Amino acid sequence: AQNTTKQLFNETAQQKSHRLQWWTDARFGMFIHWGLYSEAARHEWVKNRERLTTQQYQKYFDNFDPDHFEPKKWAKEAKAAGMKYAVLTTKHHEGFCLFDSKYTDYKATNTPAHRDLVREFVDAFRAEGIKVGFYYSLLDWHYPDYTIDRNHPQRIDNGDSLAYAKINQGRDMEKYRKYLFNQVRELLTNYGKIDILWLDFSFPGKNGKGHQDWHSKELLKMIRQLQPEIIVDNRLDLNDYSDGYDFETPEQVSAQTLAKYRGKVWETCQTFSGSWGYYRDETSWKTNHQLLDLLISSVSNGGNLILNVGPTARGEFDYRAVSHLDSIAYWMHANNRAIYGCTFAPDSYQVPDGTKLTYNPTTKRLYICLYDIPENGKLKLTGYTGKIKYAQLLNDASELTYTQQGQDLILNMPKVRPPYDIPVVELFLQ
Ligand code: H79
Repeated sequence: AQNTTKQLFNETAQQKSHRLQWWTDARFGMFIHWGLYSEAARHEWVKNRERLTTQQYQKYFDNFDPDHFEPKKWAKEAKAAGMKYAVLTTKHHEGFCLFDSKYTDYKATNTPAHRDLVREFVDAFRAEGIKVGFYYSLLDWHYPDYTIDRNHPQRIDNGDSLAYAKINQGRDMEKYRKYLFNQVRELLTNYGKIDILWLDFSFPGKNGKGHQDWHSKELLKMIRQLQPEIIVDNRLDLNDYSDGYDFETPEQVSAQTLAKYRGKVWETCQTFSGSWGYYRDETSWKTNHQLLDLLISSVSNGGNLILNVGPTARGEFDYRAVSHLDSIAYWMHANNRAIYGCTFAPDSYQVPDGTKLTYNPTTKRLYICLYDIPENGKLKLTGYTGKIKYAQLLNDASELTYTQQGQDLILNMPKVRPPYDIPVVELFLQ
């Protein structure tokens, strides 16, 4: 047993990148935020934002009845969009469990849903060949022993520590920790192989909680013992990769800022409209172009994108989400070779104006994502002479002819614009 432990925690960099390879190749996943807040339909932090008491929140528990929940449909939509993994909120900050935990009554089986929704999610996504991940909130606004801080519904905004001491009298984080460990053990024991664990979040200091509160090292050790292959995010407040987490998690950052993560292992998590939970009246939806740009920008900087859907309380994807997923599916069908297995291009390839590059090191193909097609129909590739064997449009494998002009190659663009928001050129490198 000692040997196994040693092997698990002294993984070489090579062993680690091998363990992560399916995930770094996949590049694109689906996040699913679903819980009681889906009924409020005004942000998953509604209990905190509106300082709702557990009693005021109870109506969402009593009325949770997802009569249209058919995770097979979700899985098919994720698959069609080209997503290779999916991560579901088994418990968000509100503390409600979508799974049948034996450590709480605050769970889906005790609502009108009467089912273990996590089990059905796992089965349905596995059946579609999609890898399965669990989001689990470290915060818990329901568990009575979880101590209150500024991230809690009953927060005290001036940070008055005496007031916190008073409100936290009788609360015992040691008991919460037991609960946390027990539930993570349940999730990683009762549902077969789990590919990803997405723990959320630490905010060390007096306004929040960090590794001492979660006993992060011990927790991670248990996780790796239960699921040696699992891929774990970086939100346990541990120092760096040597502490054992697997990837960085830039949340809702802009496409332009992704360049600074080059060389790390990372996944940016993004929403369609700002909120993670279903938000009926939100109007700040991104465009298809913005979503595609987030995907391409992630890959062209060597990272993953996990795009979130917030299903309704009836258990369906919102019509706007479906429409966006359909558009992504249309693009991915024709262009996913520029995504899977790709990363940033070697520095020696100049980036033409109006384009972003991705590169597949295994097939040695370079992808030029055409945000703009030059008006004169000629794409100038500076310094590419002698570097390419063949060029084609990716969506239909139609040859793109080129001529040499000194050190430059001039690639002849199609006269009729391909029917994709961002068409892609595929270059076979020498
Ligand atoms: O699950 C989704 C979000 O609900 C959750 N992570 C994604 C995946 C999340 N939301 N916010 N955060 C994580 C970060 C929290 C930021 C904070 Fe604050 C800023 C905590 C303290 C300062 C704003 C002010 C929110 C609470 C107080």
